[in-house]
Amino acid sequence: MKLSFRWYGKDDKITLQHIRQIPGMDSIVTAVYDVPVGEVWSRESIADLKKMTEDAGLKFDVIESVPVHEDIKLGKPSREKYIENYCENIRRLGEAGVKCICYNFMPVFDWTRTQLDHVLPDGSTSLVYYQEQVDKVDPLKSDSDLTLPGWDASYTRDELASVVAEYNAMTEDDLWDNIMYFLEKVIPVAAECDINMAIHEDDPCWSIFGLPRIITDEKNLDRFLSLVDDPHNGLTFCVGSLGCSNKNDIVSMAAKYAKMGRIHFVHMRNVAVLDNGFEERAHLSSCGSIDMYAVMKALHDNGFTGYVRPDHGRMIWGETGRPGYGLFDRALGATYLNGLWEAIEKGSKE
Ligand code: DNO
Repeated sequence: MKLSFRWYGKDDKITLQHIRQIPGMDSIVTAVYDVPVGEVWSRESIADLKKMTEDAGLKFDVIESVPVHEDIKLGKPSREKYIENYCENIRRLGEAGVKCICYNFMPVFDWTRTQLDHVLPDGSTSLVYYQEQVDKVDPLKSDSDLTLPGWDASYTRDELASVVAEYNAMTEDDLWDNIMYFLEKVIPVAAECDINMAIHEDDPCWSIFGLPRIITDEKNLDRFLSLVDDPHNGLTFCVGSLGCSNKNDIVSMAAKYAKMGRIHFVHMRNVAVLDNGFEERAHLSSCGSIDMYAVMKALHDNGFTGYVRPDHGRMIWGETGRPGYGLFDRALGATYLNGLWEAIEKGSKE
């Protein structure tokens, strides 16, 4: 595995120098953030990120994310322009040496949580999702008094209501058609640039607010991979997103998709699955519902050689900052993943 760490660019209060001090750290996972979704990233911005990363002794290999414009997901005529822009971004990132692009195909809402600072028994805070709180929110009512963290702040309440209404008129099959259309145009470009496209699963992996969500389980991942059967059409295997549903056997899924050579990037995170949702927990297996060792072993034993990053961390030791993306707990996560990998690797040679 190649160990990586997400960094939000110059505005991130976590510095590349600090990230570099995490043992075994190899690559930075980042993106150009100063461009609206759907537009072409400037070569200068890409070159700046690359230079900063490499000056800090780290590799510039993984982008998370090149976001997909809603018009592509909705299948509107304007998707042509946005898909062309997307392809141009792939080409420019390829020129800069990027090897893997993470993206998602979730309608409107990327990851969704109901609280970002839930206090755990040890005094740390983490992100949680309780279904009854989500059920209280109606994004179609612009006066709904609860907004959920993670919502795209570039939408006004009314715009949000109108884009949600457009999706409400769509079926899952429509979304499948639109993703296929997108992949058929984008994957050949990625193949030409030798960039692995790695879709992130829907988080959580079920429909919210009645919107279609399709990147959710094994059956749908099989369908997704077969839409364009090319190794460049692969996965960001997000253990926390898939693992928040007990229906997903993530260990066997990790083994299967690693064996197929279709996992290019892994997000490792532990969650405690509850009857009414889930809580994010420390990476250690015993802190949550996921057998992190078994996932890492499944990857290892099936020839996985891609990128892994510790995913969301709790806030610990008084750290404040971007929820899920502090330094301390993610660094502990990275160290834990290193330990697991070393033990698995050495154990396999005994
Ligand atoms: C949340 C992240 C997601 C992810 C996107 C990929 O913390 O895992 O926002 O970056 O879904 O496109």
